[in-house]
Amino acid sequence: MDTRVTGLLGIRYPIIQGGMAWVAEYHLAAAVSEAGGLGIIGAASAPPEVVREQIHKVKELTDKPFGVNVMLMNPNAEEVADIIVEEQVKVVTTGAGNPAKYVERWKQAGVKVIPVVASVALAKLMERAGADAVVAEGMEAGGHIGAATTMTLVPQVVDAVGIPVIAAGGIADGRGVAAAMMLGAEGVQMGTRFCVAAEAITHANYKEKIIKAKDIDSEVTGMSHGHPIRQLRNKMTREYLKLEKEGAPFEELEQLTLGSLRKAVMDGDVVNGTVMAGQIAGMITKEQTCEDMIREIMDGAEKLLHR
Ligand code: TUI
Repeated sequence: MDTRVTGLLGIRYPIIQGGMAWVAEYHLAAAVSEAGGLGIIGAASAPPEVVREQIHKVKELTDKPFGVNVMLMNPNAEEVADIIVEEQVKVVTTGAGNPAKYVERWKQAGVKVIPVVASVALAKLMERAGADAVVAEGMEAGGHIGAATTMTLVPQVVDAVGIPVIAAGGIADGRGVAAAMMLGAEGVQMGTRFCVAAEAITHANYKEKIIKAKDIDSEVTGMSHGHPIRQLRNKMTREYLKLEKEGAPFEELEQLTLGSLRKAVMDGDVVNGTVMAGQIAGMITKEQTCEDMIREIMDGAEKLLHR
């Protein structure tokens, strides 16, 4: 399935991996790239030198293209932006903010720039700033989300920009890929499904929580202070939402979630930790290798698109 996205990135299949904090480390990124997609190292809040080390490690495992995701709310984003240039990373995706101030630096270094956007306005701004493509991410996605759904956002972004659009949020199988293509997207970004990949270092409890999740098992916390996060319902979300309803100050809510994603992904505490996942978790039923996942997804999509 050749699109402008496969051409731009030099990849076999138009599937890119989400830049999930803690989960998107080098084993997963290398496995997705080796399977013909675009693997991504999620810089998240990692110290810059850890990001550099991750880049070195992924290069040892694959000679295929891969990217780095910069989380723009990270105070270290500036340093990570420079490491991407120094290490000659080919592709960067960004999240949770507007990356305009970095775009020129990256473009001059020959880095392909793909901001994740949650609105038409930011998509247009990014095109004007020189972005090569955008990921239009709907609120079905896990983690930090915007307000529009994938079904409504993707075609509106496709109509608003000339650069290729990659759809994200609620996509985890061939039907999702085919639907995204019908909306005018030329690729997809997937997170939740890759969270349970055999190569992902995600704790077994976290994988199991996703696999057991049903359609309506996610909650959105943080609406009251403008940083909505989609995650699976547990003791943590119940406490958080109760405090939010009572009007607890931002600082108290921050304190509750300090280190909570790490606790879930690395230590397997899926009761008190933050289990970020998208609404499509309800459809994910098993752990598989990235190669099996991507083959299954692309077989399904191609059958539908050629029907
Ligand atoms: O970035 C994501 N998903 C994320 S980042 C993350 S790490 C985190 N942890 C705790 C608290 C906050 C973040 C977990 N999940 N997806 C891409 C994405 N970007 N979704 C929505 C946006 C977005 C939202 C508003 C991008 C830009 C924006 O406004 C930009 C502006 O300032 O105009």
